[in-house]
Amino acid sequence: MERTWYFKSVLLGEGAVGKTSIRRNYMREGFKSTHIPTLGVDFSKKLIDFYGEIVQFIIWDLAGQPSFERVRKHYYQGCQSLILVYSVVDRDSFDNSLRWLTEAYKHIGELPPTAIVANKIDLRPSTEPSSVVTTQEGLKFANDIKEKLKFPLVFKETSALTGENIEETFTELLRLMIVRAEEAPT
Ligand code: G3D
Ligand code: MG
Repeated sequence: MERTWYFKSVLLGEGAVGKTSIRRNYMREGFKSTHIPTLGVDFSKKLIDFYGEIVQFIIWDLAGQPSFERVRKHYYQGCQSLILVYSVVDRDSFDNSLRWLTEAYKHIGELPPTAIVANKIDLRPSTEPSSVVTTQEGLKFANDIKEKLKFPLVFKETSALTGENIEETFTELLRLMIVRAEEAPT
């Protein structure tokens, strides 16, 4: 008997780092998008055949950057993973990353599988080197929190513009979610 996994993932991160672009790039054709004005949230839903596992995958995304305070409870509720995005050409977005995880931790408690996504790598070559967030910095950040909080985590550098590493990020995240779900008592 084939089973279906129902997975909800939430996008986190500062404005304009590429959250919506990543969601759209990954979902491509065949996804249904819904906007909930009262929550200021968009979500896309898609049925995915993941190496024979059927996944009903929903990605929640803050529409613009509304007053997060008001929606946070609903936003996090029942999610199986987090996608924390920063831009490698926006140092503030990197510096603020930990605040998003802290916020999530406050609401969820023990963190679910998480992807830390360093986006806009296509812009690195044309950006003043001193303001670029390097791979080493990203990796160190990811390794440090993984060490501290001991939760399943994947770090990827992506471009939502070229599509580089987008598919790989979600493949890894889906894998972590399935592993976690299979461990859970039924
Ligand atoms: P957000 O949802 O995090 O707020 P968006 O971010 O997905 O709306 O992206 C903000 C802007 O960055 C958009 O440009 C988008 O096209 C651009 N962007 C997103 N990801 C990438 C990327 O990987 N590379 C490059 N070069 N640009 C990216 P506009 O001009 O529409 O505001
Ligand atoms: Mg957006």
